[in-house]
Amino acid sequence: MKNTKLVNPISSIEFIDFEIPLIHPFRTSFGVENHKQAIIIKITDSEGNLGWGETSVSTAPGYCYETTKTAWHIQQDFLLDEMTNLTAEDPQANILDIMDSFSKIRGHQFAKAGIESALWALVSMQKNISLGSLYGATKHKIPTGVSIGIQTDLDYLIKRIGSFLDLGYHRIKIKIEPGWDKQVLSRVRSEYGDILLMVDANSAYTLKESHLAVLKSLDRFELMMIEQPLHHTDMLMHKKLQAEIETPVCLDESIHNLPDAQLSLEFDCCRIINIKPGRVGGYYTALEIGKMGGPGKVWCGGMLEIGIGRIHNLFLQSNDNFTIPGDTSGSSRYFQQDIISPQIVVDDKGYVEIPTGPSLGVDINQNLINKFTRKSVKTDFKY
Ligand code: OSB
Ligand code: MG
Repeated sequence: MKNTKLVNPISSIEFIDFEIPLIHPFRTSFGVENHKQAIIIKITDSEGNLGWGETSVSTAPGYCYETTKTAWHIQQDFLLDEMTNLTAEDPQANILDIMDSFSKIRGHQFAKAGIESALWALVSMQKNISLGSLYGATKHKIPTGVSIGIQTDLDYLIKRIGSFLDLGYHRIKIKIEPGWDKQVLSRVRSEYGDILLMVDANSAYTLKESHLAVLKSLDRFELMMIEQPLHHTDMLMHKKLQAEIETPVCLDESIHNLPDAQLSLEFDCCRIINIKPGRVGGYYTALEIGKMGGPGKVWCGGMLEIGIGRIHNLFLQSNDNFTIPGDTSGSSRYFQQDIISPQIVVDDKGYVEIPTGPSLGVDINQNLINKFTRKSVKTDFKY
């Protein structure tokens, strides 16, 4: 990665606690989300350049231990000090050194990644280049997919899948849990034939006999992959499962960094990795995991991001190592109105265009941000 050093000193950083309603509640095996919370991070430099980032974690610790509140605490009480100390010494600090200074704080990958994303956006604005060129973009548009939550009614799920297929989406991911699996897939296959289809269990299964029998029976649906079937710490159990089924296992919740990714692929605990930049501590590591896995082994997941994180994720997928359609759906799948302009739109062939302008390449709708802001804190940097 080139262009990793700040050009002008940072003058301030603002953290915005943000909550916007979702059009549809999103239900997984671990809970329901009716709103999307995010911490928007806005960094300003001495020349007035802005860098926008997003910490995109869930409200409750069901997907991982981090929540919006823990991320706020870690950012305000620890990461901010690391940043101000380092930039006081070197106002043109290398962003990778700032990230290195964060490694004193264990875990809390989403909290770190949000700040990192704003720093990449800032440096690309300072250099007047697209974030894509920083992340090694080769593509101008990417094919995308959609992740559909657990529904109470199978007919409704079938209808929703149909409407996403009509919109051009390339790949359908459905959330499953015990009791909402085989019969659902059998119906989906009979309605829609050989569409690109996968499932995500968010750790809802174990290797007990009745669950293993179900997981084995899913092979006949020729899924692209089964995402995170077992508990997030059960690497060995995922390896045992992969040895028993044809369907590639994909890990999401279990992977927090490059060594986790290396271990899980090398020991065949999984064959594919869902990379969420937040979960692995940022875009630099996301790109490193992409390089290690290579095309066909990795793809970019999502956390129902608002426009800022969603655009960052698009740029990640403009890198050649990301070939499998991911979870970066159009803005209208989540929100009445996204906070960026133009909104992210999926064309009728299921592609999303990658912006070309400097930094994020889109405008940020500050009025809409203000409308959904719960609180914000701004810190000035002193030199
Ligand atoms: O497991 O991939 C997941 C959303 C929130 C938390 C966890 C997950 C998801 C998704 C949705 O599947 C992906 C998206 O549309 O952003
Ligand atoms: Mg998942």
